[in-house]
Amino acid sequence: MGSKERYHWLAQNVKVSGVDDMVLLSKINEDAITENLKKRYMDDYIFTYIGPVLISVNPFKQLPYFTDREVELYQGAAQYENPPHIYALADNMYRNMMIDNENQCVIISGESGAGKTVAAKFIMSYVSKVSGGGDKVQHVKDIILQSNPLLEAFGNAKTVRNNNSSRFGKYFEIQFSRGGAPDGGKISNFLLEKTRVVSQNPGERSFHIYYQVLVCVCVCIYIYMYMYIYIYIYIYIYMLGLSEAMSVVGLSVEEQDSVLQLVAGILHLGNISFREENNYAVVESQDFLAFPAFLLGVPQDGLCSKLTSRMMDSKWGGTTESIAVTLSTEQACFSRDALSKALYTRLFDFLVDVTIQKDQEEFNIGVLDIYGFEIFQRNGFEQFCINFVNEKLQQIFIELTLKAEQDEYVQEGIQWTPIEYFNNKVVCDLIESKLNPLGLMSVLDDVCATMHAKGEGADQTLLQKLQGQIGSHEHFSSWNKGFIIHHYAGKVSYDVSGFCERNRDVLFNDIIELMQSSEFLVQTLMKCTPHYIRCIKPNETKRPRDWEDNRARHQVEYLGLRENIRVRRAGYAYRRAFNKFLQRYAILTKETWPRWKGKERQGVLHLLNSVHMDQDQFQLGKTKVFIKAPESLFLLEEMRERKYNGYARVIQKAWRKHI
Ligand code: AD9
Ligand code: MG
Repeated sequence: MGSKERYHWLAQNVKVSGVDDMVLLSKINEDAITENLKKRYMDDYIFTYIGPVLISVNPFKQLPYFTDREVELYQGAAQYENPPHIYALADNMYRNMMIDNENQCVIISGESGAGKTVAAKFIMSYVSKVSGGGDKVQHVKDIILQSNPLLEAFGNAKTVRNNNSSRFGKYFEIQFSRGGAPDGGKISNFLLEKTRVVSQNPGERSFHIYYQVLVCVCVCIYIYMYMYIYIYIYIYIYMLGLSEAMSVVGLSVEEQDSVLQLVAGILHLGNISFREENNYAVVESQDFLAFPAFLLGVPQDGLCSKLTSRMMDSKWGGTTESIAVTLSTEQACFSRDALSKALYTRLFDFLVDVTIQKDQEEFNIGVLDIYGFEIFQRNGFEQFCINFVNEKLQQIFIELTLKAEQDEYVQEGIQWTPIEYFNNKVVCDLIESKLNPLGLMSVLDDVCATMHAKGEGADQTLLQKLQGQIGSHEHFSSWNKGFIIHHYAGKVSYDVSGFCERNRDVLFNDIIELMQSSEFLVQTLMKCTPHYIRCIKPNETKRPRDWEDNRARHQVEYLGLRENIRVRRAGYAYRRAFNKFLQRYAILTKETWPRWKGKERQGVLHLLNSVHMDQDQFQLGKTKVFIKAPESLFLLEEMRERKYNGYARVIQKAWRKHI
């Protein structure tokens, strides 16, 4: 689309609703920010900028501006040319990667149901549409896009806050060749909420795949009984989506059958119940054993003894013997559930592992989409883990934007008046500190390691220890059934019952994984140029055009949007290392084209003076140039484009003369 056509399109389609970039707000306070977002939301503009940060409000309805037309419109366009859009951010990432040869990543945050996963999918589909072609590339793109429905079927579930809630965190990397075509991909998943396999809160459901398999089974029985051919067609089409996704990611028909068989097996494991006989557990009805044993491919009696007994080493004289110890009904239920969870987790990991990772990668774009901050009526260990991960993400945002931005001014010797903001490091430390004072996780691990008691006893000890060791922390308080943490996003009251058991269950894998993954987060993300999408959930009804002022305002507050705008406004919208800046704008003066021969800093100064940029619009640091308003940069970009077009015309003319 040419620029004339583009402006025509904009004139017709864009009505002024609030401000596009909240850096331009006349008053900067939470009310003004919320009001601006509301105005735009009511006019169906869900995207708004704070400089390069994209704010996205969940519309809870399909909007018409995600078509190929918009893909074309945003492709290669500067941020200011079009209304704010997730495609602009995606395009910016892709171009940055190609121009600066740097890896890019996008961190998508917001509470449960705010639209993170939908945003992640838009990014992936945009990148896939604008990047190269060819059969091999198309195959990679298919895998990237089809992994979404597959992982959602196995890793998403209905919760009270979101009908399609992600119950695992994922970092998706699309790898590119030097030419910019996707030629590989990698998914890292963390902390699948595996307890959902065996228990759910009221009003919630297990993973989607369970119901897909169940519907399939029920309808097959129905078909068998009534031979309704149209139902058969329906179910066929229904399962076809999943089956196609599995085929695209490379699972053979046999593997697909095994996957579904395993899901059915886990489903049937849940039907096995126990009764007490002479103080020990026996399987209530052998009928319920046969089918899961068949589906899991294990002998029925083997499964039975695994569920009702445990092998223990026993020392007799100088020798060690393994003996089977029978379990109580409570222990048998525990081992049944542990088996279901372990099987499901392995299955999920197997599906995630189906990657197309290259041995050597040139560049990549990473998308981080995790489960959002959760506050339920009863919050258990899972919510505690999920909220902790969100707390860490907020910390990364603070580290990389508010703090890093201000630190950089100091480092570069730029004159700057510091801006106050709430640093949630204090809450992260409260949870994860391994030194004095010990954090909550360490106290929990201590209790689990030293106490063999299960259930209430251990949980109560934990609570007492927490009160004793961190009771005076300003972000911690306790109540009769547990404790309250004052997270960056609000106070959450956790019920401590089940903490020790769940922590023990996951201690050696998930928590370590989680800890490593939070390191991995930080490290992987620090290595690439980060972009941010801050998602906002406008209501709890999940209905379009419904705006709950208090809820939205609360999110504006805890996401730190006010501080974000203030830092952005007082600071410099653009910064670039001298050499990169010179490279990009060299064409603007004859002294810098094709190369500046003197010191880089002098070259940048010469360039900026030659284009008559106001002195108060920029500062030169030790290694970088800082430019205040985006408009000054846009001006530079326009001049650069004009120069290039001018040269192109001269070359064309000369060429025509020549032929
Ligand atoms: V959770 O932390 O995984 O529980 P998310 O990922 O933040 O949560 P999700 O992206 O799943 O939320 O969005 C929730 C629902 O809101 C979706 O299923 C859509 O029905 C709806 N939604 C979100 N964003 C959009 C959008 N841009 N356009 C239309 C949307 N609907
Ligand atoms: Mg999600």
